[in-house]
Amino acid sequence: GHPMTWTAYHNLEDILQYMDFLAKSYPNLCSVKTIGRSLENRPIKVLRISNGDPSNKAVWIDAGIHAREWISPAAVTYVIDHLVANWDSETLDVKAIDWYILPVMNPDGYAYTHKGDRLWRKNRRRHINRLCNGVDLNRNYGHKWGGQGASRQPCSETFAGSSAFSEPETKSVNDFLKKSGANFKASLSFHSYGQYILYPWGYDRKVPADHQDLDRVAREAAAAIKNVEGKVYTVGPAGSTLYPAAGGSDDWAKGDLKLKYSYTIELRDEGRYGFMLPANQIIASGEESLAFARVLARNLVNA
Ligand code: 0X9
Ligand code: ZN
Repeated sequence: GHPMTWTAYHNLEDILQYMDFLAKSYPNLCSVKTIGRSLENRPIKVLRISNGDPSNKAVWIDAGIHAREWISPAAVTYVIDHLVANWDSETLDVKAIDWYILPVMNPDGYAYTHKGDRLWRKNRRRHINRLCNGVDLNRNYGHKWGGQGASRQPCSETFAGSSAFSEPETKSVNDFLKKSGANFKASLSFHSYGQYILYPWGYDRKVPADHQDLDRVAREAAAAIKNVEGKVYTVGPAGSTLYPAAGGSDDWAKGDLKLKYSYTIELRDEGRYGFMLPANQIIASGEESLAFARVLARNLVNA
């Protein structure tokens, strides 16, 4: 068996054990790869869900970049569970995608939030003065690294690190995507909170040339999400809808990897509970995430 449920938040060990369980139990559908190790030597594990058809397009999903955003790994593991358990009855579009899912991109930070500092955001990089630790992994990616909204101060919650991809967590993801033979077309990065669907650019109040395509798919996703429980997700370019912040995974996916569809999803809620979202909202948040994944698959397969 496995230790996962979607009525409580789980620690890193449970999530990793669950991924290994899936690879063992569904060897024709699931495989797990350790793409690197965190600063504190925890594994960075990616689950691939695929019917093995070499003509498939691929989607990259990361979650848990920010340690305290517990709903992100929880919702994404819900998506995994749903896809695997109901694979045969899923839409042809969903089955024609290779899903590459990283539920906990910041395992050290995630473990730290379970050890008492519930609101920790960054990774656990030790700074020389030892007063302030951590790099914001969503400021450490290489597209326009160090620009607006990214700090040079180690004590800042948005410290960008010493250079682009200075952190093993971002470097492992970059190396994996760059070397992977998969046909990646889209990237989803799950965060909380605020209920937003954001697309590039994040580094400035600018939009890419094909922003209308990104906006259209995002609005389809927001409509599908609204059908789950009536929640409203605001759609727009990250830099002007939220705030400019350089070095994010979404800008890297679009700007460096050249994946057409790249989104950051800020899950529930709108601030009532914030990062401390009650566990009884995991399933609905998971359904909202799944709704987005299905809309994306439909658009990719019928492109
Ligand atoms: O600031 C962030 O990294 C994200 N918001 S959060 O509250 N989860 O920290 C938003 C990132 C949006 N994308 C970019 N600015 N590139
Ligand atoms: Zn976040």
